[in-house]
Amino acid sequence: MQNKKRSLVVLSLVLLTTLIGTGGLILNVMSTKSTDINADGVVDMKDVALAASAFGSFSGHARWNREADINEDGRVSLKDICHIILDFGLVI
Ligand SMILES: [Ca+2]
Ligand SMILES: [Ca+2]
Repeated sequence: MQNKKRSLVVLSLVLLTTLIGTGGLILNVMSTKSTDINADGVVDMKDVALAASAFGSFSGHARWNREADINEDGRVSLKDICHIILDFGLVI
């Protein structure tokens, strides 16, 4: 239940920043890492959910998911989720 709440909060923040146009501004470093976290060939809500469940984690943390660290800065943050949102719907 707590993960569901966290996912909703993170998703709301991402949608808000994307809608007001700041999503691109906080992505000061472009990433070449795939935003298709679960490697199923499409960037969708499953990938957002995976990143949301790892949100705030870092290497060694219980919820750490290295694949969700899109910008490879050692943390899963809003920047990583914004990368996924910007690629949302992309078929890889
Ligand atoms: Ca995917
Ligand atoms: Ca990161």
